[in-house]
Amino acid sequence: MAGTAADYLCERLLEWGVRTVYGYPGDGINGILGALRRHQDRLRFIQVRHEEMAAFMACGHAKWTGEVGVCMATSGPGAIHLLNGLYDARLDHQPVVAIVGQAPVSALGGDTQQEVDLLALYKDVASAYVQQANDPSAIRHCLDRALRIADAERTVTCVIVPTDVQEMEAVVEQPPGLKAIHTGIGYARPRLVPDREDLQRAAAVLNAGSRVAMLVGAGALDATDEVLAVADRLGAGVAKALLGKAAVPDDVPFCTGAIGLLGTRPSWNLMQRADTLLIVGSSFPYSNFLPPTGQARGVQIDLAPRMLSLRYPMEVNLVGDSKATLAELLPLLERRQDRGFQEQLIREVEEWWRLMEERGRPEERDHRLRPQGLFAAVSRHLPEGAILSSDSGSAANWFARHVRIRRGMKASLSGNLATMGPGVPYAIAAKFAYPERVAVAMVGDGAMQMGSMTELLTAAKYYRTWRDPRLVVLVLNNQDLNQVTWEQRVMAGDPKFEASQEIPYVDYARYADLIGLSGIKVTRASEIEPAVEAAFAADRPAVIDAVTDPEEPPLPPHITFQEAVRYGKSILRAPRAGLPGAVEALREKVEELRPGR
Ligand SMILES: Cc1ncc(C[n+]2csc(CCOP(=O)(O)OP(=O)(O)O)c2C)c(N)n1
Ligand SMILES: [Mg+2]
Repeated sequence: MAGTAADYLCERLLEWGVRTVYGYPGDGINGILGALRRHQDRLRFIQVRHEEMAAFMACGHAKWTGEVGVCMATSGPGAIHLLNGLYDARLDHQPVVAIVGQAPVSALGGDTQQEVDLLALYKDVASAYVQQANDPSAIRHCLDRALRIADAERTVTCVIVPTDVQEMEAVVEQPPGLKAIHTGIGYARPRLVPDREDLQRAAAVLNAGSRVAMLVGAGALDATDEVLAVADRLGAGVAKALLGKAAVPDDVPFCTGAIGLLGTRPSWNLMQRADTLLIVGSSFPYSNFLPPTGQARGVQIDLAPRMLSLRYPMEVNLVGDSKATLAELLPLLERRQDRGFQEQLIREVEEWWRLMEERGRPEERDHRLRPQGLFAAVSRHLPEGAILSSDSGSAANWFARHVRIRRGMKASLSGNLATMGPGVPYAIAAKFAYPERVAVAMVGDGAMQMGSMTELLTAAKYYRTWRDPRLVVLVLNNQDLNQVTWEQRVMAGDPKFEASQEIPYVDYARYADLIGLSGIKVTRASEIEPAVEAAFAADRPAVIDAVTDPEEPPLPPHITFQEAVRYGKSILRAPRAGLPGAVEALREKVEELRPGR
């Protein structure tokens, strides 16, 4: 083949089915960028504002499509910038390949400019596979292995390509020899199911239970029908880890919604009452939201053996694909005759949604704009097939509790790394992967100031290439790093530390207008409805700049007495402002907790 090693790299990416590379240029990858230019009709390079965002987009691409995401950065600083986004992918088990430049092989070891020990730097995040191609003939196997391992092991891998190698003449086939490497393309995910015997053991545990709680996560995203069939058979309730939010639609009556610090009261009840726990594709980390140990017998299904019996001591551990495994399990399960457990849950779920609706309804207390109303309105207006992302921060709480997922939608956030920053880039990646669908990002003002504002320029640059230009960014403009402020209050009993928590006011609506997007300001509850309507009707990406009340507590559904006391003290210690709102918020919280609500 004619061309450079970098041309061959592009060809090989195409053979693997890669069509999009998220990245940022630099002279450490100029050889590859030249090749990308020569392949731009088939392989598109999406230019971001910061390499971290390219890694978030590659992770988002993987989350939305199930395919390997690819990001690219120059040597030294560019490769360093990728890291946080790569860790996001790694911790959420997403296949992402990073391709980064390096100083020329001829200069390595010479303290040349931008020479950073990338093999050492990437050793952790890309521990599954990180290699430097020191010869053009190594491109093929380094890339083949990086892609296959990322896909098969659902993790991050990295190929480092020194600049001189990029420009050398391509070598497709290594000369024959004892140690010549000849690799090939492709990976087919196996349909993994446990042994019949193990399925029977699992069925025995599940059939013996009378109060079965299911917890589903990201691993159950394509197993909706099977999860529902099993839950129906067992008379179970289904709680969702945040990464599994789209696994079960929220109009399913026995779906108790989110679990955990940002979860619902019914999910808490479900776990507290359960005598049997079935976890499907989740490594939800907060074990104190699961049944108390010893109370329930457990069955877990996961693709990754290492994630089994990790949060709860399980009696039966099944390694398998959740869809296939549940399908094989179903015929072994007996239909529970006594439906009382599920029926009670259904009533509690109904009651919970009524309460959420109440919270979401704008009231006379219109002087403060409460996030619940915003999220409820966004939820009501979501078009079919919408793709939703949330940032880390208080948005994740409101997203978890007030956004009702319907069949066919997708939703995600940074689950295990819980990093700030991915809300907007995930949504942008959704637009490139599914340009005909509407994407919605829900983010805090802290996240906006931490790179998402600049990343909106990427949306401004590309939205005309999307079949449907709609991308809605909901910004909680509370001038506060609110989630942490509340953590300080509730967990530590400290009042808000203004020096660390207050952030500058920015007019995000005007900023959106300034960069050619549509800016919509919301300062009172009566403006919510028209704002959300306008955002979903816009002919371009829209920013809903909502000046929300930072005194609205995003607390867990079951704050303990201890925590309530600490919170009460923190209010009394607070030197100024926010008191009436905070007291009202506490009153509401207590009301949510009241038994029988
Ligand atoms: C990179 C990173 N830095 C810090 C944190 C800790 N953190 C979690 S949420 C949060 C506050 C986010 O503030 P903002 O985006 O304004 O959202 P809000 O909670 O105010 O709605 C912080 C600082 C983090 N998760 N990630
Ligand atoms: Mg904020």
